[in-house]
Amino acid sequence: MPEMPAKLLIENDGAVRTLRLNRPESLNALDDDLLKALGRAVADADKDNAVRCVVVTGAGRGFCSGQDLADVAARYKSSEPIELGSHLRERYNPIITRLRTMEKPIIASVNGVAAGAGCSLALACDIRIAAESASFIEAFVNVGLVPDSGSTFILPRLVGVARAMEMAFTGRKVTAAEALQIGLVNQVVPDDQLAAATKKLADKLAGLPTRAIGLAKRAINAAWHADLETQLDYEAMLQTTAGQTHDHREGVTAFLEKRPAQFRGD
Ligand code: LHQ
Repeated sequence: MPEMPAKLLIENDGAVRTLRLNRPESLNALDDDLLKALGRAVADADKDNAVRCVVVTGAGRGFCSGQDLADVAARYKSSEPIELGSHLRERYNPIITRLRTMEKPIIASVNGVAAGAGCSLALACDIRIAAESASFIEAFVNVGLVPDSGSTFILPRLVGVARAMEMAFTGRKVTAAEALQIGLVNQVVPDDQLAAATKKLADKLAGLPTRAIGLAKRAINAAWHADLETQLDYEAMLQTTAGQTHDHREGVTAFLEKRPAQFRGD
């Protein structure tokens, strides 16, 4: 029997780790194997200090089409039907939480359609670069479901409540151009330049002070539910930590010596 290709490809390039969803025949629908592999890979990338930037992308013409619906249909017919809330708590929520709290930069390199939980996956990353042919669909309503995997939390914060409601209610396709216009993505590039543009940004981020970036991510996340006074105090606390890093000292020294800084990530 020929060996089955891995459903998640894990690639290392210097300090950049790329997690490539690899079920192109279903536009990288998330079945249980892929979800388990993604959960493990995200946790590993978080724990590995040699990894200073993570890229999430898809193989083939899709980024991720969300939950594998064939898998759901099969499990509804089985003797132990799937219960969606438990499935989310067990498989999806730990991935989303880890992406949001991992103290290193995460780029979604959106190579094609991002639908349903696939859209949520892209939203959970810190920065989104999209190919011109990419699109975003809050597809949940099309199958009678509620946006999940963080979409109701992150989407309105990115694009505003009215646009988030409209996307969630209609399940319509938002093109890459519109996504850029409404602040859903950071950058749109021609399809054949996506890999190069992603590498350029990932390499840059991986060479920056990773601790400071991680703490900035923590601060921005905390600000989503804080008042100004609390946030000012939190910034001061995090700055105490950042002020004790090698990279802070190196940054100041390099500036005064008029040379490029050599950041180590600690
Ligand atoms: C797929 C899928 C797919 C299986 C394309 N599954 N095969 C739900 C439940 C539980 C807990 C967690 O949370 C969730 C959240 C969700 O994610 S619910 C939303 C699930 N996703 C969707 O509803 C999207 C379904 N897919 C589509 O609407 C279309 O495929 C899109 C708009 C993504 C792409 O359209 P096209 O470019 O026209 O491609 P296609 O429809 O022809 O798809 C290509 C193949 O991929 C096709 O297979 P085939 O054998 O006919 O070539 C599709 O059946 C398969 N595929 N999405 N989610």
